[in-house]
Formats: sequence, C-alpha cells, structure tokens
Amino acid sequence: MTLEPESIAGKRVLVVGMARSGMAAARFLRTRGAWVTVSDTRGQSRLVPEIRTLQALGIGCEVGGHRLESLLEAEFIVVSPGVPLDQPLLREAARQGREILSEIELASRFLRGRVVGITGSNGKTTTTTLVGEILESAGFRVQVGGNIGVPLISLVESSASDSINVVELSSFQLEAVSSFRAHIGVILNITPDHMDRYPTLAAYASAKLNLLNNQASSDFAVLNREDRLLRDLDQPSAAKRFWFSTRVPVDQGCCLQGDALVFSNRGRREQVVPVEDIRIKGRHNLENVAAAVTVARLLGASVRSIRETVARFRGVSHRLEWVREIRGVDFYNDSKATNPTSAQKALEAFEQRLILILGGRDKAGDFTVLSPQVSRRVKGLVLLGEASRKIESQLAGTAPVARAASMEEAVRLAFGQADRGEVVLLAPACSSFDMFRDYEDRGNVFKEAVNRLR
Ligand code: UMA
Ligand code: ADP
Repeated sequence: MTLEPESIAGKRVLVVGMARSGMAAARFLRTRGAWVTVSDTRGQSRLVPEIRTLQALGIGCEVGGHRLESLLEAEFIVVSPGVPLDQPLLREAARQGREILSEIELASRFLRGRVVGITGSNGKTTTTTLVGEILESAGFRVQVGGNIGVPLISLVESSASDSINVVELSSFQLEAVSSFRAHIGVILNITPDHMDRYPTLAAYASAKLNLLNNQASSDFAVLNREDRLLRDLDQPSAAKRFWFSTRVPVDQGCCLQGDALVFSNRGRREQVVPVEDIRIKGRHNLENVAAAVTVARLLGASVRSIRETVARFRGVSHRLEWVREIRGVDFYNDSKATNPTSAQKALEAFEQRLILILGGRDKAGDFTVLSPQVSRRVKGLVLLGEASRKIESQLAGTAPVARAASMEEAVRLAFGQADRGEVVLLAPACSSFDMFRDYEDRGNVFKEAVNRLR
C-alpha cells in the first residue's frame, strides 16, 4: 500500500499499544484526517490520562484487550514495538489481508531528510547520542529519536529535506518494516538478547538485519568487523560496506591504530581521535566511538569537530556512570546493562577487583558467559530480583554470593565487602521490570542508596 499524506485522510486505522509510540502515531494519523482507534491490553483504570488525551483529539479507545473485529475493520494497523507480532489476533488480521506497519515504517514513509539508523544488541543509545552530538556541533540539521525514547513519528513534522535523522532502532522496531530505508545503517553487534520474545537467535538477528533492506548504492552499511555474524554476512545489498574495529585494521572505515582511531576511505587514512581523548570507559565504548566516527566522516563532518565533540562526551546516564567514591571505593551505575553480554563488557572495562550487583527479570539469558570474568576479578556477587536463583546456579563456584531483598540492602552488602581501591558495580544483566519501573528507575534507586552511605 502506498501511503501519501493525502491518502491518510478518511482511512480507518487501528493503532496497537497506548504508550509512547501508539500515542504519537495516533496523534499523527488523526492530524492528517484518519479515523483512528487505539487498542491496548491494559484496562481503563491504568490508562486514564491517555484515554482523556485521545478522546479530546477525536480518537477512539479500546482497552482491556484487542478485538479481531476492530483489527479487521481497519484498513491498516500500526503496532508499537512492545507488541509481539506473532499473537493469534494479529496473525489472523494479517492472514485476512490487513497491512501491519511498525510505527517506524509509518514514520519513514513521511519523514523528510536522510536517516542514520543505529541498531545492535548493545551500545545503541551511546552511539546514537554521540552521533547526534557530533553532527549537531559540526553544523548539520539533526534530529535524534527512535528507541532512545522519542518515537520517530513525532519527528516527522519537524523534519526537512536537509535533516539528518539519527534513529536508534531496536529489533522490535525493525520487525514490521517494508520500505524503510537507512542512508547509513549501523549494526554495532548481534549477541543474544530478548530471547523471551524470539524463538531463536537467528530470528532476532534477522529482525536487526532488516536495517540493511532497501539500501541503494548511494547508501552505507557500517558494521562491526569483529562480530562473526556481521563479518560473514552474505545478505546481498547495493550499499557500500564500511567497518569498524578495535582489533584489526580495516580498509574502509575506522579502526584502532597505535593510540588513535583512524578513518580510512578510498586509500586515504586520517587520524581522527587519540584514544587518550576518549572519556568513556572500556573497549566496547571505543567500538561505539569508532562507529560514530565512521558515520560522521561519511556525512562529511570535519575531523576537528569530531575530535572536539568526542573529547567532550561523557557518556549517557546509567551506562558505566561513575556515582561516587567513599573511603577509596568507587561506585558505578550500569543499570542499562540489561543482558549478560553488556554486563560482561562492563566487567572488562575495569582493572580493579569488583563487587558486582546482578539480577532482575531474566530474558532467557545465559549468565554462564559471565563466568570467566567473574572468576577472575569479582570478589563478591550480590544478587537481587527474580533471576537470583538462576544466576546463582549458573555462576556456582565463581565467586561468593550474597542475596539482597532490595537495592538498598544490595548496596549495603556490597559496600560491606569492598576494600579501598575496589569497585562496586551495578551491571544487572537482566531487565528491571520485576522491581522497578524501568532501568532508569533502577539506576536512580541505586544512586540514591549509594549517596546515603556514610
Ligand atoms: N501492549 C498491548 N498489546 C500487546 C503488548 C503491549 O496493547 O500485545 C501495550 C501495553 O499495555 C502498553 C503498550 O502496548 O500500554 C506498550 O508499548 P511499547 O512497549 O511499545 O512502549 P512505548 O512506550 O511505545 O515504547 C516503545 C519502546 N518500547 C519497547 O520496545 C518495549 C521504547 O523502547 C522506545 O523508547 C519507544 O517506543 C519510542 O520509540 C524502550 C525499550 O525498552 C526504551 N526498548 C527495548 C530495549 O531497548 O531493550 C527494545
Ligand atoms: P543500548 O541502547 O543498545 O542498550 P547503551 O548504549 O544504552 O546500549 O548501553 C547499554 C549497556 O551495554 C551499557 O551499560 C554497557 O554496559 C553496554 N555496552 C555499551 N556499548 C556496548 C558495545 N558496543 N558492546 C557491548 N556492550 C556495550
């Protein structure tokens, strides 16, 4: 179906999910004259402000569950990222010919300017933020959105033909896309995450790889040279491939050479950022910077503006965020380490001995990947939340374990074990939804507990 601004008017649309994406999509569609209903599985009592807002805009609300009749009455359906597409009602609607679009797909049909799409299992927000800041300070007209918290559809209105839209994309958002096209598509890495939503790692990877669909010869794919899946990618694509790496040289892209990140393109090599200028910790963050450098150079940002912005960049809150030092013990908040791989990267970023606070809601993660690092440098594990028992059994024999019933207790137990020169790290390797509103809430509760220590 081709959707033009004028063709939305008068169409009946069902939007699934009454949170950020659904609300923004409904508003967008209604403003353009569509007849919109928003459906949500949550009950009325939990959606009072949303319903009030939607009704004031002339948008219908269906709460307490989705109905097949409503899906079939719609001419097309827009789904929020948190809505799994394999549920029977949506499958039936698709079988009966209803087009199902993700909010990203809908937005991309109207968005003006070029898209830099950034996906990966870890590092998306850091890299997206850094790319946005570099381009902004280099004088581009930039908008940043997507999974980072600003639905892409809400950026359509403010986009212009010379905009660069820097978009963080999750695998969920890349599921129901068809014509979405990224001028630059960055895939940072593909490691297991969200295995509670995907039947296999291949299914998860395949959603991520949709980022490279529809790319033309004037477009670029920027990929991690050290990620096996990406290195061996045989997906046909007209886009030019650029690579980033901190371990091996690359001909086209950005790599670590001596003590600087170097960008190469068509035989020209230039030193862009000395490593000593990079403030964010860990090799994984060097990879994020290398990816950002590649994007910025491909778009023509000057080496000088890149270097200056990278040197100013202190990272994003809740990602290896230094909180405080008390009696020689440093506290770090990495609440956004929501899967085992990101927690592993966090551990690798330290040379000191650590007390590690782990746990939360399990996403069918494999915590054994943490064993080597935990055995090597973790002095004590403090476990919190639903996944405690599984983590304890998967990491049995690697480090002494204590269990905590609250973040406050976890912080106290961890501090009690730490000696001068050691680090207390919150890197939970799990999602936060068992005990907290989200990872930000979890990180803030951690920081408050740390700041109360005397
Ligand atoms: N719902 C239904 N039916 C279902 C499932 C859910 O009606 O079958 C309803 C829920 O009751 C809820 C709504 O859908 O009311 C939730 O929709 P949503 O989860 O898509 O939430 P949004 O607020 O729209 O946020 C989404 C992203 N959320 C997810 O992917 C889970 C946000 O990413 C993103 O910032 C936002 O769109 C704007 O683009 C968050 C996230 O956790 C940060 N992302 C995951 C991650 O980073 O690991 C992928
Ligand atoms: P995302 O948006 O993909 O979740 P973030 O930039 O928010 O990524 O970082 C989430 C966590 O993942 C961080 O707390 C850090 O521990 C880890 N991380 C960041 N960048 C990388 C990377 N390139 N590879 C692996 N882990 C990373």
